[in-house]
Amino acid sequence: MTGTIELHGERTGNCLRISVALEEAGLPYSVVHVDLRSGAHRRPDHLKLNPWGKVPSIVDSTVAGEPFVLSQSNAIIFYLDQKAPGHIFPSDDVRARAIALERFFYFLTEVISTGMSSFQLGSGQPGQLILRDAALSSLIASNRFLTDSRFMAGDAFSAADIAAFTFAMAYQRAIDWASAPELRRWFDEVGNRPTVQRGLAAFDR
Ligand SMILES: N[C@@H](CCC(=O)N[C@@H](CS)C(=O)NCC(=O)O)C(=O)O
Repeated sequence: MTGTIELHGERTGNCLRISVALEEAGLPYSVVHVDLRSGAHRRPDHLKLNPWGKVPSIVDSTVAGEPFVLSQSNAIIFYLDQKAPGHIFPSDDVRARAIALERFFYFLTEVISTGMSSFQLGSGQPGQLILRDAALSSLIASNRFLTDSRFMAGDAFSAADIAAFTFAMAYQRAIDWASAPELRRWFDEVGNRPTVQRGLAAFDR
């Protein structure tokens, strides 16, 4: 394979989901820092990659022809899954894949997007704490996915774990860990996973 996959982004939840997924998939990549504080994501060179003026985006030069540019973190997750099947979602068992998708979308829609809405409202705004509590209680409710399983969708690590972990990491001081012992056990195991550690550090270098 010639060329590389560039990941354009910064150390945010949406970007960390991609760096961890790239590590899990075993796909070589390099990071291009987009300094959100200085507004680099709204400059013309970045808008050519990401018309929404957000991060992450990838530029895949490992493909034939022109480099392939893709934005929207969840579209990127599915693209990486197709490039390296079986690491991000199960590939050979229809039911296992469906369950991993079920859990992945649970974390995206009930936890991450609710938490993001709370964050965007800003502290002290009406509804902000209600949304934050809803996101946290949905995360706590995922304890039940873990009572008979090592990971969020069974015994294989998947994108559901990546989505849950990046959120749990950001909110770890607000989580009532005593009420979710399996979640605590899972959080420690995922946090110690070498691919996750490398993915989390991707924007620090
Ligand atoms: N739906 C987009 C959301 C991307 C997004 O909101 N990115 C944030 C960082 S996590 C961002 O670029 N924020 C900068 C801004 O909105 O000005 C995705 O999943 O990629």
